Amino acid sequence: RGQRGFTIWFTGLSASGKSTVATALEQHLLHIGLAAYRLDGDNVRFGLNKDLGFSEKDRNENIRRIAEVAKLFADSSTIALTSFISPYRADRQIARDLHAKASENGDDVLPFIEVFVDIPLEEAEKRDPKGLYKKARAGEIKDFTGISAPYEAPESPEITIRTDQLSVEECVRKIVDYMAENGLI
Ligand code: GGZ
Repeated sequence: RGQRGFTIWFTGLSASGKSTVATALEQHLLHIGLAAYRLDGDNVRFGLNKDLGFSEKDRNENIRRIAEVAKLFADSSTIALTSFISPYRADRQIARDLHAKASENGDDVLPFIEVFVDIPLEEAEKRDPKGLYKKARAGEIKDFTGISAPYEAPESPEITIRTDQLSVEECVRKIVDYMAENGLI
């Protein structure tokens, strides 16, 4: 049988390393001959979702649309990699349910793998590559995740990676090992 599609859903604070790990993972998957496609703020928030901001309602809609798009990629036998904060547990559950429902008509299930990019807030704030935490602390950005808006950590993610303790390569390895152990690749 050919390649199976599925979704790797990264969640974590701003500056946690989601995009860095997703990019390295995408490179690895392409290198071993698998079709992979990364959805992130750069190609989604400036296009499909450019009408959305960072209120709770807009984030709900941001994640809903991303989940639908990831599902379409997975359904086309591509490995969809999403890297968005996705701070609300309920939104991530909706994304997961959407993939499970793909099986209702008797098609293959579309596996959904939640990867919690877990670093302490202090660490993310120390990194602050774009100076956003500093601005949020100064009140120049409102509703900033971790400072003035919530981040609901996953309760049972398939994978947890500590980007402050492991190298990018080690994080990629951990995810690839999970995929292999679960017969996904
Ligand atoms: C959080 C914000 C905000 C607010 C702008 N809160 O580190 P970055 O810059 O590159 O990643 C963050 C990105 C978050 O967008 P997402 O689509 O991933 O968020 S969500 O899943 O919650 O919808 C950050 C920047 O956008 N950014 N304002 N208020 N992050």
